[in-house]
Amino acid sequence: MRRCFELARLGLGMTRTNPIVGAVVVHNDRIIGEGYHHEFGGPHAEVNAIRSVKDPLLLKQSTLYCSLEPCSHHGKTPPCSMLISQKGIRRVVVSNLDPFPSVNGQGIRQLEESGIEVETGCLEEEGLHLNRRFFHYINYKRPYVILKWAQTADGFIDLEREPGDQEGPRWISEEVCRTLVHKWRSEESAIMVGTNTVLTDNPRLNTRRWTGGNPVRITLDRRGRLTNSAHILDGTQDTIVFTGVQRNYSGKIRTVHADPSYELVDVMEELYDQQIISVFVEGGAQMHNSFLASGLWDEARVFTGKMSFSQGVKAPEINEKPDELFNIGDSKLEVFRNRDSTLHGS
Ligand code: AOF
Ligand code: ZN
Repeated sequence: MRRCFELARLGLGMTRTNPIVGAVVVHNDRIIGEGYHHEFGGPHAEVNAIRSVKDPLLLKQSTLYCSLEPCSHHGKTPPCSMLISQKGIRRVVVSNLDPFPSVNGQGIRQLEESGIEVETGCLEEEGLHLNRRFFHYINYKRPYVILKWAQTADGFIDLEREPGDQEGPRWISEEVCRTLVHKWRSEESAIMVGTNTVLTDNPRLNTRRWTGGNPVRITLDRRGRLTNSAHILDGTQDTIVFTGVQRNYSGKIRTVHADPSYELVDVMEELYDQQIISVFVEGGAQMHNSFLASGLWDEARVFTGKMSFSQGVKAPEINEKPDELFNIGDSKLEVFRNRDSTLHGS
């Protein structure tokens, strides 16, 4: 099953809004086939794993391991449960059930009805964590939210700056962390920043330091302060602007009307409707603090660099112990999980 998880991870960022899934065919304790779900709309993991087996006759004496319950519905691809029984596989081991309404236990039922032995719940917690974005989106009807910021050793996120003054971000964490952040961007459906960050940093919010797709860019501009010089309004990348004023942008930009009473919970509802399964929030402090105060966050990744600012914009605070701690060069990376978040295992 751990191999299934490794394979599944190869699809991270490419399968949204689908889950990431890996599958392995085992014959006499040897892996004879493996596969994963590469991209949205493409063949499912089970199909790729079964196709990869050189001698299909062996399938009849093999066990199929799947990180997710095989599907039972005709979606963009035919049901995996049907393929598995047609190929004569006798035993299937699954980590998680699929909460997707058209599957939801029916995949297991169909396998059992065709006489296949099914075991579920194998490394269940790890599987839930692996697909935390998908499970969260389906079960709680809002995107999975990851906050990320970098702070100085003395707890500042930025210097005090005015919009337009020496435009561009102040780097606190080191080069390698920036590359890691681009990798993270490629793993999420969307990336979000507040208006202040657009005005002071003018970020591009793309994945130029990593391979993979660009997330949908999102900003919240309730008071209509953005100007067309912002990179995120260049129309080259899918972008959603929540705006309190009438705007007609060209290119790949959608606007959603958001007056000053519009809150994060409303943003989340809209993003759910727009099939955004996860959001990577890159600041600034005000936006992070709003997410923290509303409880609408699931994970926070916090870099602490070596430098000190002595004064500036205070970094947000999470008064918990981190769940994970890493050293990356001279920077420290702490990962916090929201204990009050609705998802078991997230
Ligand atoms: C599987 N194996 O590898 C994946 C599954 O539109 P479709 O046909 O691609 O179906 C999408 C749904 O199928 C998705 O929402 C989820 O419930 C399930 N994904 N199932 O058996 C896979 N990716
Ligand atoms: Zn399937």
